[in-house]
Amino acid sequence: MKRYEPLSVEAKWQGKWTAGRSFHVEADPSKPKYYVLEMFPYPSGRIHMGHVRVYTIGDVVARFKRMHGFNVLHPMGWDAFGLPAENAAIKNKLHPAKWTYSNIDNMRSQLQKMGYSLDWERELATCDASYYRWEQLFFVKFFEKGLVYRKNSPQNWCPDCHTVLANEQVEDGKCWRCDSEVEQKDLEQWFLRITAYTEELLKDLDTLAGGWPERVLTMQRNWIGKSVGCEIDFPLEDGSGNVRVFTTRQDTLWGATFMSIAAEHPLAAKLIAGKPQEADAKAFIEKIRNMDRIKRQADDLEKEGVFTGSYCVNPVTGAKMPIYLANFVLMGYGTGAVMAVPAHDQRDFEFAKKYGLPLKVVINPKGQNFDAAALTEAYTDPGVLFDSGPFTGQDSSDAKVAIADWLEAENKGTRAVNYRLRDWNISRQRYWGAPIPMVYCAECGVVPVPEKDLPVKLPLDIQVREDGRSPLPDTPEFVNTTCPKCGGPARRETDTMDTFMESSWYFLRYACPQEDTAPFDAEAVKYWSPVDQYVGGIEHAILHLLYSRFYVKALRDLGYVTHAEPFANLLTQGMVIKDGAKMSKSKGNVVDPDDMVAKYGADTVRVFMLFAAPPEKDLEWSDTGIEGAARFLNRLWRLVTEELEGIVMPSGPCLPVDQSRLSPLARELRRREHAMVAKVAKDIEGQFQFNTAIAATMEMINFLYANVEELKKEDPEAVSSAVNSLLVVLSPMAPHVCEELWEAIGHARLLADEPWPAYDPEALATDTVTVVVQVCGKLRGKIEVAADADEESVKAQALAEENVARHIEGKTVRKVICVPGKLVNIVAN
Ligand code: ANZ
Ligand code: ZN
Repeated sequence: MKRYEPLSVEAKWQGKWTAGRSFHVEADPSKPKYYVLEMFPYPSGRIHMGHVRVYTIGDVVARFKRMHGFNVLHPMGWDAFGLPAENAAIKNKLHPAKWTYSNIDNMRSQLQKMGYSLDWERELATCDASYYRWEQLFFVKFFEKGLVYRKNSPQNWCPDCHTVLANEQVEDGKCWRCDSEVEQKDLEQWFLRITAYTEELLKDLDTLAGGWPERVLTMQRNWIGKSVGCEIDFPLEDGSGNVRVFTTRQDTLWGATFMSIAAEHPLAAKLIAGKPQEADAKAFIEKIRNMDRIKRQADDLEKEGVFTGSYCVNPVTGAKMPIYLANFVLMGYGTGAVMAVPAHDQRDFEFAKKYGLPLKVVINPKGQNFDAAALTEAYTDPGVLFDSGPFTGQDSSDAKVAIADWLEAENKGTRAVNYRLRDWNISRQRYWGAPIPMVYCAECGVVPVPEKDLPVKLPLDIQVREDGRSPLPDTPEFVNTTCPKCGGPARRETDTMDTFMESSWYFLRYACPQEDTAPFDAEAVKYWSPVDQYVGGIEHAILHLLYSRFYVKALRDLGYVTHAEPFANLLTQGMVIKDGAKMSKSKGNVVDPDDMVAKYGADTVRVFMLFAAPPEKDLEWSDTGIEGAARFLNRLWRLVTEELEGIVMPSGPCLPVDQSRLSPLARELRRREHAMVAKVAKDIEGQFQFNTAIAATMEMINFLYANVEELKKEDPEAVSSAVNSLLVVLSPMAPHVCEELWEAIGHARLLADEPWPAYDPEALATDTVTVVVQVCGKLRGKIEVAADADEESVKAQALAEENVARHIEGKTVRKVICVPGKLVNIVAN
């Protein structure tokens, strides 16, 4: 028989699957559906091992569900807009579109060589106008609904390149191209009002529990960051008004000794005006303006501030509190002002120590009294209130409620909730993105492009600029237009959309990618949604998932979809690492999937990836591991084509047989066959334990090899059934080699169309024997035990038997004698 030659085998079956449209699906309400989706790739040029891993995992699930009778949607496409295309264009003098589409062609053929069960007829690329036109329509609909607005927002700005920089283009606070110090500059930007959905985004996380990893749910909750507390007014000392703070610790109000406000706080200018500190304060404000928000929120930020020269008054103690500008207070959160409680907040503690401000202890642990002067750090735990007026002696968690009530009754403050979540800035000052469909008219102001004029096409006959600035503002054919309202001259918006705008709804578009009269075919979207199993990297656990969740809710409220959550189940796979580090060009530890497929075949690469680690864990690339996977498939090949040549028939898996006619060895084979089918199914279904599933098939192969001669003689039919089962259950993992062997043993039908075998639970039972149990030589009971049960468990079962237990009650068991398979005698007195 011929040798196993993976490359020809794989090309052959890929051809057959394509020709037979094996993985093409249509919505069919008479069948249960299952939607498997892996996060679509950015077309960077080549597939890497991380891609291979995630698509292999998804493919096993897709094939497995298909075999279980589901109508499986498993599509693929390209997240095709974005900055790397522009950077590559500058470097290689190649148009971003050319670069992108040729990368797509290359990566498509790489993916096709992996044998994934994808419905390629649904392929989409987000840089096609046929895709982004609908996104532009959503943008307009969102605008009409008040979910889109314009606002000034600080951006990274390179003063030498005169351009806005993406965060990835800022390296160590410097421009990636020219190394100039990056500044923050206020620019008008488009925002999506994702905060209109904050509570729903938070609340609906509960509906995902069980389907999503707990860790991802926590990350989403933290990102939304709901804080419950109070807003409290602090009168200015000169009586000219109040400073309002937001606090989650109203129980520490009596301990507030100074006030910290943001440099951007609207009162700042008034507070410093005419004060000796004015010049210092102004310099400080200037400095903070140019610091980015992320740095200002970092835990290890060196606390810094300046005194404004003004004071306010603690509304409950009457203490005079100096007002400071502080670098860690942000204007965009709460009220931009913080009542500083240095004894109970670590940031305030550090600040107070640095500037010699007073500490006042107002919370003590039970049965202890702190000395403020002796504190070496803030005491932030709960405790008992101290020196806090009428609340002294109360437990701090009770006091939070009582003080909130009291503040409201006394008109000194109100309960308040704050969220960390901010609206989504979708403006990018880049060329390679979907144009924002807005027009500026001197007469009418900002006007959305009407639906009939969509798409606003990104002009392709354009030269990218050496300095990285978007060429769009300098392209009159694009910029100059007429106002949709008054017909007068108008300018187009030249910013493009954040690429997260494309990835927030592609999973809906897959339901009907060719639909050209509407973004979706409502029936198709309804049938396929939500995605039943989403697979992707943990790096997308926050933004991509949050934006997609927002999109689905917003589209639901616009009447486009009927569901509320896009992804019912989520699997986050680990990284592929080599020599302990993530594979990357800069580390020089990249293993190229193409090379591996050329050397071993796709099935071997797939099996290695699935076998080497559970999906959520990092996977360490290993040359011996891939060799092992290759040997395994070769062993399977030799078993079927050499050792069992002519024995295995296309009988189908899990053949029903008359148990009684089986020899003990055939009976054992049958037990193992059914156990394997059950185990592989159990391991894959919802568990993703592909490694143990593969191990179960390895055991079967070992058993067949070990007993091949006897089995051939005793029971070719049992062998046939077992091998048929083996090929079927291994096929989601190693689809090509299984198809080839399936054909070799005489099947005419594709293995890809084979249903999962129905195993017989009875076949799983091991043989049992009856054992008599005596107490001091007298027959007292009978027990059924497994034929291969060990002595200890037989003895235990004997002692537990009801009749036996009755006879030894109150006695001491002296000895238990066991005659294997026959008798247990218990000596007791
Ligand atoms: C007094 C206090 C005492 C506070 C104490 C904490 C501990 P989260 O949970 O993140 O919402 N804060 C309020 N606004 C701020 C801003 N714009 N920039 C920086 N910090 C701000 O945090 C709420 C707490 O963060 C608030 O409660 C406030 O400090 C501070 F022992 O008020 B706290
Ligand atoms: Zn106009």
